[in-house]
Amino acid sequence: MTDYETILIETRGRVGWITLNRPDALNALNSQVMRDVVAAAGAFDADPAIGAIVVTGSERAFAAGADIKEMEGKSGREMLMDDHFGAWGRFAAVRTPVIAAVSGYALGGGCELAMMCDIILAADSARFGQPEITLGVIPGMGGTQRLVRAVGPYVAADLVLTGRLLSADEAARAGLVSRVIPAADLLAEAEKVAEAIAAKSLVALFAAKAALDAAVETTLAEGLRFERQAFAGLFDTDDQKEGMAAFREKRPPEFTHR
Ligand code: CO8
Repeated sequence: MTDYETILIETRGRVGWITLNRPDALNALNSQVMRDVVAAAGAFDADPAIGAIVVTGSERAFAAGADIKEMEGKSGREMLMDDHFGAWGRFAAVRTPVIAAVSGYALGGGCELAMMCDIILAADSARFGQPEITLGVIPGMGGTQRLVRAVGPYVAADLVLTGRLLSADEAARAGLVSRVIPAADLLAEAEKVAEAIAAKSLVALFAAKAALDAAVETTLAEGLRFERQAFAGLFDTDDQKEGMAAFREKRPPEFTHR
């Protein structure tokens, strides 16, 4: 298995785990973290034995943002040429469902990384925010776009323009987080959710994720067309036959992910 410098990876059953591991910098996302996360997520995504991915950090921080010390001296031309944005786009394009299990700070790029995931589970200690404005910049890894789609334009503007942080409960009320969990139980709950997803048909999961993505990326008419095509396409899979036969025979399905 590949060694990574800034993350730990583990496979448990059909779930791939990526744990950000720069404790001295509160998991700040430097370019090595980006390369490691993109490579690890890509490897899990290419492996049909993996049906869900969990991305997590430490108790104190999911990630406190892009690495300010790495960025500070750069010019605008360097920021463009470094292709930070393109590489994170490859993480967002992973087909396998990804769960962010967030404890402590998810700020700036950390909040943006969580928003590239499909489901955000938060420990009650979690704090979310886009504080870039206090550094004289703005979110640069999708924050202004994904936050508006996640919580609506007014809550997004409150965060992006003031830099204030949301508690886990506020984030749940705003729709950013789907479940708030006592901090000590976060990873066990993330494992349960990931296992429940990974037990489903991987072909159906890919289709479901692509259709959910279409809902935020296209018009309603295009999204509905995409959904109808994807729904019909699944009737040519073994897993659809197995899932419906299992229902009729009152037994759990045994998906082969074909
Ligand atoms: N970058 C680099 N180092 C960091 C970062 C960061 N984002 N956050 C924390 N650290 C480091 C600190 O410098 C400190 O290191 P050292 O001990 O060597 O001084 C260590 O982590 C511990 O941090 P603190 O001592 O500050 O811990 P506190 O508990 O006092 O405070 C906070 C925790 C509130 C999270 C505080 O660290 C903080 O405000 N961090 C910065 C948060 C922030 O502004 N994030 C946004 C960054 S900008 C961004 O994400 C833009 C995204 C777009 C990028 C586009 C591609 C490049």
